[in-house]
Amino acid sequence: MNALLDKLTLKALNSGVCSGHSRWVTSTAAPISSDNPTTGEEIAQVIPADAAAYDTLVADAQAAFQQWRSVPAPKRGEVIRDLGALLREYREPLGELVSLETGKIRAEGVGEVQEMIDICDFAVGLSRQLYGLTMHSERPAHRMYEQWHPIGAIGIITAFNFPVAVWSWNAALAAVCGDTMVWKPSELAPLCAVAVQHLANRVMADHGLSGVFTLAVGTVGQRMAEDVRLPLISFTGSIPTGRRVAQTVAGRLGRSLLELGGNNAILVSDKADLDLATRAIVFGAVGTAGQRCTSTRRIIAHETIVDELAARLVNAYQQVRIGDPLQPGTLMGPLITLRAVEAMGHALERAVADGGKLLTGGKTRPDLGARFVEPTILRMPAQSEIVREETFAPILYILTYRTLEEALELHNGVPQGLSSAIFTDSLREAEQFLSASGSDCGIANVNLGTSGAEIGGAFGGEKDTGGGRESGSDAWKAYMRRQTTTINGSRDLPLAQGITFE
Ligand code: UN1
Repeated sequence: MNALLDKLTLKALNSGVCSGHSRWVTSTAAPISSDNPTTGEEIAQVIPADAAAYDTLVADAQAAFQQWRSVPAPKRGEVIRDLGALLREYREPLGELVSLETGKIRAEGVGEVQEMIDICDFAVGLSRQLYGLTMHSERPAHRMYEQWHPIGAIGIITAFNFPVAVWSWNAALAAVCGDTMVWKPSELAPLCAVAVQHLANRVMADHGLSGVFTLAVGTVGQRMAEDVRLPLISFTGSIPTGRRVAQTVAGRLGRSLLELGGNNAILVSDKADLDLATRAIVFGAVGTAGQRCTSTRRIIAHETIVDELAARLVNAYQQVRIGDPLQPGTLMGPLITLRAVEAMGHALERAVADGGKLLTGGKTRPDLGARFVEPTILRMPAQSEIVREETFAPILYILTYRTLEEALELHNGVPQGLSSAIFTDSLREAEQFLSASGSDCGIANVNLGTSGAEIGGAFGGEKDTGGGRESGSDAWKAYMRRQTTTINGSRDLPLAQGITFE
């Protein structure tokens, strides 16, 4: 473990407040301990920001913005290209640290770093494509167009489950857009953030920069939401916290970009390839121990194939190797905290009280460690309240349907709207699922699962998921301000709408 920490410039005690190479800010706050969820043992400690350190950091990010906003976007892209190159070099150790600190299996940890690399590549290309539209003016010899300008120093608040990738979706785009940023990572995964800050520092130093990428570990979320110096807060996390952040940011008329919880379902039709569906469901529901916002939580299966599908799933679940996430062959590691284990237990009690029939799992695995649980499947008679909630754990609820309309009603009958999928070989059913009266989610897939989205698409969802879009497509627009410009190239002053004012 020490060799890994050394490779990533981490020590037993680390500063968690930084705005650049040799700009680690001192703080009087008590260190927080980062635990390995597999063993419960401490990995290392991080000193979070106190109020003064936080203020220094925001001031640094604001000062950096004064210059950074005027650097040509393709030049800003070069910085992100170097960040991507460094991440390629550190893919394995950083992926391993993600696995160590969050308990996701090594392949998923490394995959997460790959996601960072991918978004860097995307952002480099984007740095030459921050396009605005041009419009034909109704006035002679006038020209209209819109341009996109950087918005300022922004806040990025990320969750434990994707401790580095979510930062990179925001950071790579924000940087090429000309913003500087303050990152508040989850207190459950501060070491990943410190390791990434070290890499960002190296890139900034190579380009003679500081304050573009800054880090503030600690309980600074509320302060950020209230801080008028941060015009945009990008928040990834739970629905209740996201609601509070959004309300606070709205109170000062700031902008928030929300990526909150999901309650993602897969519809499995009687015309589905059950082999494919089973594999996708197992990855979606068991992967990351059910702790992705895109995890598959509900199966809505046609009544004629539900028994067959359930049998296949139970069989697959019983072969899932649970254990040390860094061990080759392990498919599921621990949950992040003891509280998460308790929350899973409570959810299972409520589901059983609602008439849920336990098909497999349901127990904790103290023999493996205090935070280990079995992946669990319940067959539910109805979509009761607990099924409509997001429990961040590997629980899969199976519901049945007779008509596709009925299935869609169940599908959309939850407060969240992030990801969704249908398994069917019927084009007609797939099209119905993708139509305006189909899935109400931000992501809708056909014959693939709900999790594991590529970075090229816009990522996010509707309803309680918060409506934000991050990552690919035109998500970059959230990080910029739009300016509509009209230029008069004539010697007259015609007014719009044909108004005369003489
Ligand atoms: C999250 O859980 O917050 O689509 C993000 C996926 C990943 C991202 C998940 N690319 O599952």
